[in-house]
Amino acid sequence: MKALIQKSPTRVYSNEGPEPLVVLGLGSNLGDSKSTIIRALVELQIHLRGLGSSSLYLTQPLHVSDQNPFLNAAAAGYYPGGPGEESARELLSLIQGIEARHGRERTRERPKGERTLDIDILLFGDLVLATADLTIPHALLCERRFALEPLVELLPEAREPQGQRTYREICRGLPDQGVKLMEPIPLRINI
Ligand code: A4P
Ligand code: MG
Repeated sequence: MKALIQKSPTRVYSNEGPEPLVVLGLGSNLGDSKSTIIRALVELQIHLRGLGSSSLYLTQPLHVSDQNPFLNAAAAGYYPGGPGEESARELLSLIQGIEARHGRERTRERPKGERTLDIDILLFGDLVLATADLTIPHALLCERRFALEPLVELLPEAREPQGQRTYREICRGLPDQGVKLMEPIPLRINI
């Protein structure tokens, strides 16, 4: 399957090896959001091989509008756990651990409201899954410029696992949602 391939001067991502190419969406609008996202990415480097990150984006809140703007970014890397559902669940639990270490307290939050750190699995290789606690690709990905714009920056040719469209095309069809490119993330990547 050739769904996710990016050629860049520094890196080529491909979805054809035994390790799924995972794309995560990161968001924060509480506390020092920039620092939180960078520290989360550093932690994610331990779990995802060849981790790369998009720029940071300043985005107007979607779904619940009476909250501060968010910082959003996307990250991609290979997950050594393998391509199946069990492996995706293992990654979900890893990212929930990272969220918790950065002050995420689900019990005190309102749904889709402010949070120190949200990490969503946007794509997990070719996996398509719809269960009560895990949906992949992320259920709202195709409605959200704050997720799609960073993803498309990182993987301009990425396609839906079971669809004809590229995420770039999907993003282009959405209305303006107040997503502004802010700055590159100064992350040293070791692969
Ligand atoms: N879950 C299911 N599928 C996934 C997946 N693919 N990745 C489940 C991660 N988690 C997944 O998530 C609730 C449950 O979703 C998890 O326990 C997991 O089992 P949550 O983050 O605890 O809860 P939530 O905040 O109620 O829902 P959600 O849907 O994750 O929040 P969102 O959708 O991330 O919304 N506006 C801008 N501009 N930028 C943002 O980043 N974020 C939100 C939060 C709202 N508006 C925003 C932004
Ligand atoms: Mg979430």
